[in-house]
Amino acid sequence: MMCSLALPGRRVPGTTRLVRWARALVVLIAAVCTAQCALVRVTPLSRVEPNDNRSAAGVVERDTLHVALVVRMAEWRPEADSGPAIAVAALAEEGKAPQIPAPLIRVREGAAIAVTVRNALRDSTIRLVGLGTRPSSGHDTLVLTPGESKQVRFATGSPGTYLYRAIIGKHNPDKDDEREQAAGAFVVDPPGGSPPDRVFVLNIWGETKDSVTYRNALTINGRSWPWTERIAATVGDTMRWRVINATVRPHPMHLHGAFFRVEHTGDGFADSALTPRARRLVVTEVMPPMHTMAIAWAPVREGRWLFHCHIAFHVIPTAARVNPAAHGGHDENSTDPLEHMAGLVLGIDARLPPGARAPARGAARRLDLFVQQGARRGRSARTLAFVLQRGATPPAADSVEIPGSTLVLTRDEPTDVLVHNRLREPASIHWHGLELESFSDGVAGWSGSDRRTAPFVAPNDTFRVHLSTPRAGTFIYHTHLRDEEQISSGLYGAIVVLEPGRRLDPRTDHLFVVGWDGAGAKVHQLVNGDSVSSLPLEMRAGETHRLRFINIGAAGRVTFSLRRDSTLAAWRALAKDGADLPTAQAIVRPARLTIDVGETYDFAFRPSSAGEYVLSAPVDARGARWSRRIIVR
Ligand SMILES: [Cu+2]
Repeated sequence: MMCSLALPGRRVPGTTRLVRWARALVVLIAAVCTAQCALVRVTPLSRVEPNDNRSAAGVVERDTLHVALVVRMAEWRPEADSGPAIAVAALAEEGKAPQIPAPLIRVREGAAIAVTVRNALRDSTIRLVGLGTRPSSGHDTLVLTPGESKQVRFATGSPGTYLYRAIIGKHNPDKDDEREQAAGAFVVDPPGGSPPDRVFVLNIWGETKDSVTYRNALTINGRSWPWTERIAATVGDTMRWRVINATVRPHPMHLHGAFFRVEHTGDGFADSALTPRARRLVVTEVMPPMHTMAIAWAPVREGRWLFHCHIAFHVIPTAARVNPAAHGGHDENSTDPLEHMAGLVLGIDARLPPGARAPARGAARRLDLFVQQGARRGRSARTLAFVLQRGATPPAADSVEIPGSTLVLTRDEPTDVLVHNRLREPASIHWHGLELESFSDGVAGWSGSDRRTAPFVAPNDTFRVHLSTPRAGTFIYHTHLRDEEQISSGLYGAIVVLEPGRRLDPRTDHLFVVGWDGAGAKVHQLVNGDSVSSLPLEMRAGETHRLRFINIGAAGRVTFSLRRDSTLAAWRALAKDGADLPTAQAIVRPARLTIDVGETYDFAFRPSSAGEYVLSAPVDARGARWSRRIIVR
């Protein structure tokens, strides 16, 4: 619609007051009209509201939840309110702001749900998936052409954590850019209600900007770090979280400073409660695409902690920002946690309950660990390493070990690590899986508390880390700064915590540590620093060996298998992430392991007779295999 206004065509000399008034009126009308024209020509999109999933959508009348939804274009700012905006199709309740994640549908078992959905998009048909009774076959798709409205009515079905989503147009997630912002939580509570919980939904929007840059919004409840919510927690108080991966990518979700118990898992359509015997205690749980989990955990110690995806590209500013170029090169080198991390990261601030005090720490054993650079090897642009001082003299300044020196500790023996940074850049080390004090946790600028925040370790400086080791098991230490580049250059190693009185016997105790050899397009995984194979292991028939596996690459799972001829051998599962498995799970099973980044697994292997075995794993996309022969006599 065009605006037209008859303006005076000629100037009348000797203007009277009346004429001046008339002119002023015309100017005012013109201004108002111009503004209205602009409004009509470019209707501003409604702003997406980040959805913290604390309040449910709709209204309950008698036994029915009524929800009216609309899918429309909206402006989303996944970072700061003044940050970059993207135009996305999003779900809203009719008459309310669009939300990412989509409005929470939450109701008690036994209710009916009546949902009206309207497709307000001008040019795209949408498919709504997940609005149906649970468990569901997944065939409850609702198709809406532009402008169309439909209503569905269904019973809740079984209690659990589910998801629903709108697929926009002919979008093919395998080929196209990522469009997983129109998805949200669907929770069915038992008739008596659920204990207090929080719901966290992971959404991703991604777009190819040019041949080298991908723009990304990776969000938890609609926000990317550091704009994600800060969770207030109390040491010892159990928190229950429902986590929903509404994206087409897997995410190994990792918790700092405490273990969490996985109580339910689901695929969005069905939810399985794990029996107490089947539950596992982990610090990293891989969430497959479009899957859910319900977890319970309590902070062990006060201070600031993180819950984040362990895939480097989902948490670094150069890959996990809407405008990575605006941040690249700056944030990457920053030691400010608000800048050196991005994307799928949630911050937790745990306080001691009133009157409680942090546990006292006894006299500590001391280790000296050097962070240093050596001669370039492999495909990395440079080679960095953690090297432990053995004996009275520090290691040569250019010596490297890939993986870093294994730290062998004893359960409940306080150990201090004096970190010496010999690099020309800041260092910060995370002690992955240890229930230690926050100040020593290794997230520069974040770990610690309001009273005392951990710094990075400056070049030529040292930092004393207080380790705590309440469990015997297999853990990891690795850089938590410039993750992609530093970790791919070698800044990772294993921690083995033994029961008091035990010694690590390298003849029967074996570590297999997966890392990356260089970042970028030519990704290649290493096992124990080797890309192809290493010297055979020797074992005796009837003897029990412990095999400890760690994956601490920048991204990507690895599948190990142990075979005799072409037949899979068997091993007994012992532990995951350093926590012993419950007896019911510590069973003999086929010797095949898929391990994702940030995970550790322990197995016992007892070859019964003489012969030759091969432990192997594919280590690149072109089919190269790492392998190690095991000769049993
Ligand atoms: Cu991830």
